Amino acid sequence: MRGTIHVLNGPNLNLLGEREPAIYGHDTLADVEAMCRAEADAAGYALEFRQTNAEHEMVDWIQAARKDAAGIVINPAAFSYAAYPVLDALKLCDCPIVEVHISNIHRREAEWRSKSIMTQVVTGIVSGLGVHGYALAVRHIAEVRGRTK
Ligand code: CA2
Repeated sequence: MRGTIHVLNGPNLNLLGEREPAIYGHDTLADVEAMCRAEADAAGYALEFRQTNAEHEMVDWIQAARKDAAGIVINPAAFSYAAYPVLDALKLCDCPIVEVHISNIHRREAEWRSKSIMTQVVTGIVSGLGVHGYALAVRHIAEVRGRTK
């Protein structure tokens, strides 16, 4: 194994697949984890996949990931808009960070959804490609860090 890719999910994403399928699709978070794991396995990386509704827990996970992460994929969900402790924790990481949103946050009915404060500290963003965006983000990290398989 070349290292660990951490996939971190923010509030309410535990309900993925249960509500608003026109926006977020029918896949559950377990399906997303399986997709990410397949990408990580194929490239020779371990995967940590987590979801929390608690901001402090997200901060703790980012701080822990900082020590060994090959990269971080994060869907901050509604933490995107006001969670400065999460932003500060991400700023302390040296590894590549990809921010993922399932929906296109720039195309949503509510303008506030387009104003992610995380954007200023992440390496790049994938938004609007559905849950496939997670797999692309994991693959990107494997590509930039080097593949074993
Ligand atoms: O598009 C995304 O991935 C979002 O990060 C999802 C967040 C939302 O606050 C962002 O604006 C965009 C969370 C959406 C609410 O949670 C749901 C979970 C499952 C199904 C429907 C909504």
